[in-house]
Amino acid sequence: MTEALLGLGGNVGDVRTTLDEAVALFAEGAEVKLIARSSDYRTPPWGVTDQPPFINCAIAVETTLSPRALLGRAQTVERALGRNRSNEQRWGPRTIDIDLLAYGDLSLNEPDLTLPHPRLFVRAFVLAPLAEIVPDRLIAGRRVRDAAAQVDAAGIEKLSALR
Ligand code: A4P
Ligand code: MG
Repeated sequence: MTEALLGLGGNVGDVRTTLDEAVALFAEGAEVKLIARSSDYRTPPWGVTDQPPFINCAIAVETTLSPRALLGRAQTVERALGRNRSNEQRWGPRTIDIDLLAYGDLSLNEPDLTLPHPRLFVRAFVLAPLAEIVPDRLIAGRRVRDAAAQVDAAGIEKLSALR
């Protein structure tokens, strides 16, 4: 079993419900076991700023799947929840986006899969939820809690549980 970390987010539709569905679908079956799920966070749009705020969360799982199979599962869940990449703008609005942030301590640099996620350390919308569930985890030699403290988290709001 390998521990993997994922970041989820979206800003179209009923995102908190979509996130719950995404986590449930992603962790379905024996190959992916959910270890932790962060709170949901309302986050200012990053990259393309002229769009509605996002809701983001992070999960930790244990898995027997390869990194590529895990990415494939993430994309299957995105499609099942209505994401259609063909009519999207880079960093633009979307119902659901699932990024593989880290897979054990694996470092991988391929066109369709880079690990750890290349933009992880510049994104407060990833680091804030991640620091809630794995503050002491080292990624590329950096402690998640320290990385989270070093990005600008202005406007990020932790949301209380839905029920
Ligand atoms: N890919 C390579 N490595 C990875 C990895 N570690 N995890 C490839 C996931 N995918 C990886 O993905 C494009 C390709 O990246 C995939 O086909 C995969 O093979 P994508 O999700 O369609 O790309 P993107 O969305 O255009 O770009 P990127 O950089 O992944 O950005 P995001 O995070 O997906 O951007 N602001 C806030 N506040 N919260 C957000 O969640 N999200 C975005 C979307 C922009 N602004 C945001 C948020
Ligand atoms: Mg993405």
